[in-house]
Amino acid sequence: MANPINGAPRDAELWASHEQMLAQPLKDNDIEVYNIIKKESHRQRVGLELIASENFASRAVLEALGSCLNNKYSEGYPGQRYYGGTEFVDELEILCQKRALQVYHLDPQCWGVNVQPYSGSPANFAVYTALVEPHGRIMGLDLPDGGHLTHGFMTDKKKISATSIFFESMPYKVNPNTGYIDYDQLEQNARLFHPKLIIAGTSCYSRNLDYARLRKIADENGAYLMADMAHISGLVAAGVVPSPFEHCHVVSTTTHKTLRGCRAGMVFYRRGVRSVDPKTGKEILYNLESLINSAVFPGLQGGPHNHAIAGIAVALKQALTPEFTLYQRQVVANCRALAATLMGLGYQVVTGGSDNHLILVDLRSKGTDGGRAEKVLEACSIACNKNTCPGDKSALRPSGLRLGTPALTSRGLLEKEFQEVAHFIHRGIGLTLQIQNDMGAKATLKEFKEKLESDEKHQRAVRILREEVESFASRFPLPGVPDF
Ligand code: DSN
Repeated sequence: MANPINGAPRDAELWASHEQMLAQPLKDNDIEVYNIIKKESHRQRVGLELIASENFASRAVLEALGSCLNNKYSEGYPGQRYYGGTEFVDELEILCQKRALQVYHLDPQCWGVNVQPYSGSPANFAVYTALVEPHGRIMGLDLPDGGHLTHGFMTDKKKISATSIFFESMPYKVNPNTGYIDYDQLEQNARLFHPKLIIAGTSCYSRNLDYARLRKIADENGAYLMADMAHISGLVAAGVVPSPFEHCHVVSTTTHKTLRGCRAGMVFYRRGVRSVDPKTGKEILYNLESLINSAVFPGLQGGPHNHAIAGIAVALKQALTPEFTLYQRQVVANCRALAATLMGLGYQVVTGGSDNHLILVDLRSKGTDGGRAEKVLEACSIACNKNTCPGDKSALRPSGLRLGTPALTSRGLLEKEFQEVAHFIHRGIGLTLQIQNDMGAKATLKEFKEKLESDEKHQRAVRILREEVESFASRFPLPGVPDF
């Protein structure tokens, strides 16, 4: 057999081995990556996952994600593609759109959805690109107050998010005394700032949003109201928190948090009649659909990730079941149990509780902060993240810990197990205080970490707690592909 390029005989053995390479299971083909995945799977299995934005996707979602759909290019939208061979990805995308509208009880005459965004950040940027002119004005909840980077985050010194670079952003805040959003201040500031778009969305806020109030403020300023429901999209689907759809013009979301799909995003937009001219009786239509679709593609993205669209579709089918509603109710019940137990142990929970899947624990009254507690808890196989609390003087030393229940609820933990989780956290924070006491108040976080890692007495205490945590967590099944 001649090599088609240089005429030399093709190495038949090498060619056969190439075929074999394509057919080998991961374990045989790439033991390094396989072992890393195994280690990560073990970490997830033996740890307590309390990062509020994480979840464990089902086996079916992961199978769809790992399918041949990964291979297919299909720039464009169903029926209007730039490539051939798209009949099945067209069918898939249409199915996914249909399910997305069904899950949120949306009439296709009044709402459409784009399921192509690669994740939440690109979804949000696509909405701004579509609806706000360059350097147009946006208002979102400030990141240190529980908003998201992509809602326009900037500091005194630097524009951090591209949203604040390519658009002009002005944040709104929570009341530092109550932890609740200060809608009155937002209303006043909006009158001065005249935003084109207001974002109703959060990354660390444990209370329901007042969408009606936000819409009133948007209307007063001729602004669009966009909800970023990424954190709560599963809760909204199950009807356990208020839906943003009644009041918003646009709704963006990720699909891997409470919705429990794969990592991707969606943008819902209103369509159909926007208003009727009182003088002429003429209908004025929304023009969001073409603006948003063309911002996603070709504005910002290339070919859709068809394997991810399949993963979203599978998650949405699951979201239509009574089992999913039961799960979301349990997420909220577990969160309340976690909050109540921690408050019973003397912790301050911002706003005094939670309406949803997460709480923010303010550690100032305990004499420590989120960064130190996060490190000790991580060493004890408890994953959560430090977060600023209302009134924090410096974002560099956040006082709080954000704790969420979606992931562990997917593993089957109920209220009484979350009470045990609260006690594990309490012990971890107790250890944090012991290390701090040994070091004096002036020690930096770096010095704290060095002490944690090197001091035999503290290491022993960490080991004891970690072993208990791991043996507790290992009792619960880990959803996903069995081989991992
Ligand atoms: N990183 C996510 C979170 O933790 O909330 C938001 O994108």
